[in-house]
Amino acid sequence: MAEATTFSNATQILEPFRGIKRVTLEEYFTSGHRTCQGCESALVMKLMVKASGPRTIVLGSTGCMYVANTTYYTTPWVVPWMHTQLGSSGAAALGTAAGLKALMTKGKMKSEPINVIAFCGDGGGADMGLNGISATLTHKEYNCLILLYDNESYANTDIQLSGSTPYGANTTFSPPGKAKRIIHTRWKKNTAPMLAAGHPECRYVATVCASYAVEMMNKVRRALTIGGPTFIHSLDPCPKGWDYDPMLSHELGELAIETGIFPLYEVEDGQLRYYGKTKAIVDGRGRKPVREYLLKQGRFAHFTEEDLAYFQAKVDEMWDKWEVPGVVPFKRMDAAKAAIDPKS
Ligand SMILES: Cc1ncc(C[n+]2csc(CCOP(=O)(O)OP(=O)(O)O)c2C)c(N)n1
Ligand code: SF4
Ligand SMILES: [Mg+2]
Repeated sequence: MAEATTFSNATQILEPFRGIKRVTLEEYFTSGHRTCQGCESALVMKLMVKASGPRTIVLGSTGCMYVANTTYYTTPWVVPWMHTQLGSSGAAALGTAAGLKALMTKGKMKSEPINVIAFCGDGGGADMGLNGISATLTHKEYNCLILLYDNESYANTDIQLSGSTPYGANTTFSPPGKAKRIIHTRWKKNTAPMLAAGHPECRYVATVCASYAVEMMNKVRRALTIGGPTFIHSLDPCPKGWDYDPMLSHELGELAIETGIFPLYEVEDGQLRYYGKTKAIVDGRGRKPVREYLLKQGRFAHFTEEDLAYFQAKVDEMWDKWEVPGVVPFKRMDAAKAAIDPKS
């Protein structure tokens, strides 16, 4: 039996990496996986555990990052890793954190901060597992991070559309046809703000993109340091599902930010902070036209000028009309007042 210790629910203090040269060399997600060439989600896994370090348990729901990472008798995971059912990242995170806490409280395990990270895809997290993630984010007594890697489809089962698939994209469930060009007519879910606004005691919610690797790792480190249940949403270019040359993954991540389609920010204790090029946009720098991003991807190859204009107008609205630009889609109070009283 482990030595009896007084349990304290402390978290590891993970200081931010101050620049790329300060990033640790050790890897906890190494060779042995079989993701596609240029898979950004695999890079996200690698950066996520590099940021958290060796005292980490990772739990992963079904999807590419389970299937391609655990081919029979091979695995890239150096830290303890467990598969969980497709919609269960929230429950797995909470249960593991609660289990560790119980064992440490009873003195059955040495009392020390251990990072618990559960990842999920957009299908498993933003669609099927949303209820479990929501429940977890209300349990402030447990330290665990849920990281949603968003490749914008149910990729592992051959690119079916999810609630996170962008408007108009060609997926196996939304192939453009002659009679109807745009089959998928819904706008993408706004997952991170929904979770931030809906869980006032969740202390940290952030968005990331692996094209900005140091920033991404530092947000993981911040989430784990601040503790309680926390949530990070990562946008991950996927060469197979998005249909582009794998060498463009990094560039597409950058373009998603520079066009304003996917803003980078964090919400810590209710305080919103924009990051990098998103901050520059908020401060007045122009956004790149969405066509520069969309037309590099085969999933939008059927787009006409009309479709591009519609997409651009929707993104413009995020920045020009939303109460909190790029984040909260309520119309601005001044615009709402003007609509009620044309004289004001
Ligand atoms: C309950 C359940 N329904 C369906 C499946 C089949 N399935 C396995 S992976 C997957 C896609 C998951 O998509 P996502 O969470 O976005 O992860 P990705 O494959 O894109 O990495 C599906 C539908 C399953 N494993 N379990
Ligand atoms: S389909 Fe996409 S997410 Fe899945 S392994 Fe390939 S590139 Fe990665
Ligand atoms: Mg997915």
